[in-house]
Amino acid sequence: MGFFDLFKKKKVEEPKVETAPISAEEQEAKILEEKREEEAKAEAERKELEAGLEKSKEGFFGKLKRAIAGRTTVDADVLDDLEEVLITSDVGVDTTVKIIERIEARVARDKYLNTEELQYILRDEIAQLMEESHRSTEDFGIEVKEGTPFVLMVVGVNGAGKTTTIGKLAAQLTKAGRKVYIGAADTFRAAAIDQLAVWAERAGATMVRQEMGSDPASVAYDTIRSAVANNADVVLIDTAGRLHNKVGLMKELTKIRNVMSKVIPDAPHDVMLVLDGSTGQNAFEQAKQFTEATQVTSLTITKLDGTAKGGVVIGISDKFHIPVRYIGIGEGIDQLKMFDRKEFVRAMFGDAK
Ligand SMILES: Nc1nc2c(ncn2[C@@H]2O[C@H](COP(=O)(O)OP(=O)(O)O)[C@@H](O)[C@H]2O)c(=O)[nH]1
Ligand SMILES: [Mg+2]
Repeated sequence: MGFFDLFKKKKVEEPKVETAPISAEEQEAKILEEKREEEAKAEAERKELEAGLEKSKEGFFGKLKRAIAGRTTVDADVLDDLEEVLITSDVGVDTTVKIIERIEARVARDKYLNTEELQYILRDEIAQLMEESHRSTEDFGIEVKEGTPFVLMVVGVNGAGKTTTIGKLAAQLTKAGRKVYIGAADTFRAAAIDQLAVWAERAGATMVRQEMGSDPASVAYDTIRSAVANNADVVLIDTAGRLHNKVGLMKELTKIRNVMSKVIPDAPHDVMLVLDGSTGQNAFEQAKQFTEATQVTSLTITKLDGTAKGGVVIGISDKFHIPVRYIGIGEGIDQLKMFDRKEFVRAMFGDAK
């Protein structure tokens, strides 16, 4: 069972009831109806994602429009301006350079590219780039053995959105029929533990806690022990972000990892770094620090709803080669979305021509 399978509703044995056979027309009408419902749901999801990314989209296209106003063909000047637009949209320098090089190659092939086409070209190249950056790490295939909980450890600086992300995730998982345990291993502040408790209760998950100031590794250990004893499906471990230096951070995270693997040898199955998307370039810096301090296996980028810096998602997934698993587009429980790069590019840059 892969990680994504966790979200699928558990199969419930349906009681066998003898029903009168339905006609072919009825069958067809039923299938059509189900298809319509599915499409409506997908459309609603798209709208929500678009709304969440609206500021980034407006910021980007506003700049792009101003940059190409009055120009007809994509020439060196237009490319210079485009470069600036991408950099100021928080895509990051390295990724911007890659995108510009790709467009340059296209311009070289097709000399008189229209500026009107620039949007589509850009969309294509970014979609392609994101595809490539994920290819090597596409396989989320963390095998969960039946009877062993999947352990997800969440790291990131203070205020990035770790606790909120855990709360949303717990709610979505319990809704899908999973038994969720949460470990309050951010023991620095009493308020942090209480905040997590509120989320756990709302989600219908079990939280394991100790008092403020206790050893985070010990909380993590207790959580895994109880989760195993109670046949939980998923364990989410919250951690503190307020560590002053990399050595301290590294020691702390290593200690938490080590105690967990005493109970489940291959735990944690995933170490997810949560980054606040609205911090733009700062999020790159945090990704760098954390990937140096511990092995990070997935990313969540939060607060994309309140910012025009959504470009960070493109740059970070290109630069760090770590898959973005979720994005946060609001404070509500349902506003944590599984990241779909195709839908993301579509929501940011519009449909393919
Ligand atoms: N608008 C918005 N706010 C968010 C999102 N994710 C988290 N937040 C807010 O960010 C603040 C810090 O989040 P918290 O989970 O406490 O961060 P932590 O210190 O990393 O645990 C809280 O006020 C959250 O409500 C998001 O996707 N969108
Ligand atoms: Mg927290």
